[in-house]
This record gives sequence, C-alpha cells and structure tokens, in this order.
Amino acid sequence: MTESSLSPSARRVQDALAARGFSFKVAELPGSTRTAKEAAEAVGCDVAQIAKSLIFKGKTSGDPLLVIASGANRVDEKRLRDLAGEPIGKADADFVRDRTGFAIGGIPPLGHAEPIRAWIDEDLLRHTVIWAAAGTPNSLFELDPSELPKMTDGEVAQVRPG
Ligand code: 5CA
Repeated sequence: MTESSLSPSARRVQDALAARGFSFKVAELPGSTRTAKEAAEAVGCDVAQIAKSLIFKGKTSGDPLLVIASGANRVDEKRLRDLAGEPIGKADADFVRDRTGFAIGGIPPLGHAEPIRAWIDEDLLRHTVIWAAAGTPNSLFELDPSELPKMTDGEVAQVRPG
C-alpha cells in the first residue's frame, strides 16, 4: 500500500512521525489491529511487543495522561497516580477522542490534538522492535522502542503492578 492511500487519521500519524524526524512507516493492514492481541496476530509478533497507548484522566487537573504500555501488561493505577502526582480516573471514549483526536482502538503514541504527559513502560525497552497503533483500528508502525522517549517526551517507568 502506498503512503498516499493512508486514511486521514493514519496520515496524521505518519505526518507527526515525519515532523519529529522519524522515518518509521505507517502500514494499514487488511485485518483488525483494534486490540493488542489482534495487532500481534496481524504482524506475527509477541503481544508483549505491541505498544498500547492508554489514556487515563488526572482527577485534579482534568488532563489526559498517556501510558504507553506493553501489550502483555496491565497498568497499575496506583503507580500512575504516584508518577502523575494526582489521583487518576478512567477516561471515557468521548474524552479520549476529544483530547487525542483519535478513537479507542487506534490511539497512537504521538500526533495528538494537544501535548499529553506520557509514561513509557520500561518492559517495552527489552525488545529490539515493537509495533504501535497509528490512528486507526487497522494501522500500525514498527519502531525501535528506544526512540519512544524522544517521540513522546515521555518518561520510562515501571507501570505494571509488582
Ligand atoms: N490498536 C491496538 C493495539 S496498539 C490498541 O489500541 N490496543 S489498546 O489496548 O491500546 O486499546 C484498547 C484500550 O482502550 C483498552 O486496553 C482499554 O484500556 C481502552 N478502552 C477500551 N474500551 C474503552 C472504553 N469504552 N472506555 C475507555 N477505554 C476503553
């Protein structure tokens, strides 16, 4: 598939990558990548190599908080509370769409409607390559996880329980 045929949301992610100086290429796939499991099946990798971009809500600030988590991990909200320095609430689908510009199932790690504070799951950095959502429920891009801090202005942290 050529770049010019990307859907508008995937195109925004491709443009955001280019604007930050990355040459990673967004691919729109024939099958669903809506969940980490489906994304892993679509590219033939381990689910731990899928970067889930999860939006939470800071209860005091009302701001979105982004956690880029390994597909194998659950996010410990107490850890996120400590990292963020405020109580954490769930983000509903409308909040996610309003603040990121993308719908759940395709939230990318960059290219959002506004800058979003981000934390990066340290477990993602164990891999040489990972895949992240690219704005739609059937698009991904392959990346070197060591580029995530520069890509998101995020901080590497333990986000899983334990
Ligand atoms: N494209 C795949 C692989 S990158 C993907 O986006 N996976 S995901 O796990 O990051 O996105 C699904 C996540 O959205 C779920 O883990 C869950 O945290 C969140 N989610 C799903 N449904 C809702 C909902 N109704 N309200 C708020 N968050 C939701």
